[in-house]
Amino acid sequence: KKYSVGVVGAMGAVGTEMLKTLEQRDFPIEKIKPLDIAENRGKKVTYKGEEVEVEVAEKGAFKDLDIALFSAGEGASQNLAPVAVSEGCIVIDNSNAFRMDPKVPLVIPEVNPEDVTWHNGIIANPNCSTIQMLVALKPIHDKYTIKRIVVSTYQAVSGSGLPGIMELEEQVKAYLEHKEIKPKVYPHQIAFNALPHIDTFLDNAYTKEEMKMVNETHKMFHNNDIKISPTAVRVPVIRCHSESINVETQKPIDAEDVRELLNHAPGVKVLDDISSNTYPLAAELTGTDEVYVGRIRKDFSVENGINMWVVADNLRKGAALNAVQIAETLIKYSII
Ligand code: 11C
Repeated sequence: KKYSVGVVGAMGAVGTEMLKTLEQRDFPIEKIKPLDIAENRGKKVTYKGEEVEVEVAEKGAFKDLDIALFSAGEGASQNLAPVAVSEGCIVIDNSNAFRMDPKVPLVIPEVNPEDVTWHNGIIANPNCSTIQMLVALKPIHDKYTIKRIVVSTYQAVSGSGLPGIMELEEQVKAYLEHKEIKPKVYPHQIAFNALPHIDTFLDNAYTKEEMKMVNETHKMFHNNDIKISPTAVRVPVIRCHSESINVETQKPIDAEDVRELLNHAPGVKVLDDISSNTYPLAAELTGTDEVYVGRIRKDFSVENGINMWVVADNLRKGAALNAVQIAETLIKYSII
């Protein structure tokens, strides 16, 4: 069977990657429909060597579609995802709009694929920093039972879409030309800097990005008891988020066992050989699909603990790829 698939936000950083991912994975496509804002009407995207015209994401645009992959921001999802569902389409939504809605499954195919079965039209794609953390932690949690996670992120500017990438490039150029830097996307200069501030601050003094990591983990692990202490930081990297993750477990845990466990875990690749300075690096992993883990070592400050360094391409596994894998899971479970 083949499917008609829409990509909402087709001209954006994630939308572009969604089209590329569908193509690379040879998703069974009957018809591909790139959708975007009115000012992009008629622009062209290329799918499998053919030019396809961008249409406007609006009421009526979803009637001929089986699935719509949304990545056009929270507002667009809030307005248009229910419209798409009412027009008979299953929505896989990459925004934050519905993730914590109890009627909406939040899914990482390596972690909780079975949750797709109770969807009501919308399935949410988690935040990029949560996805890579949980792909790496799921096998550890299953075997050793995680009690507490302390995570610090080093997040790429493409998490803010194309404007984030442009801001970094412009600032690096301005800096090298000794010109004035005027931040637009971020509250401070991002070039040659690190900003402990992603998304807006909440009443509890954490950022929304940090609390997404807490709430989404609880929802997908079906466990609200795991303690999570997050700090999210924006760094001048174009693509791939890196994370320093410390986990404390109930059962005794050993670095060599974790290395072995992760070596066989779905969606994970271990890059961990300090004798040759081998560990995952954002600049080298751009465009890859796996979640890469290195620097696996015992946390000697607690009885049962492990430290590690986790890197994944935020536009691929952190967004587009996970969304396409959710669509593949719908096929696997005979939902579409
Ligand atoms: C960032 N994690 O790196 C964000 C981007 O909730 O889907 C994705 C925001 C989200 O800025």
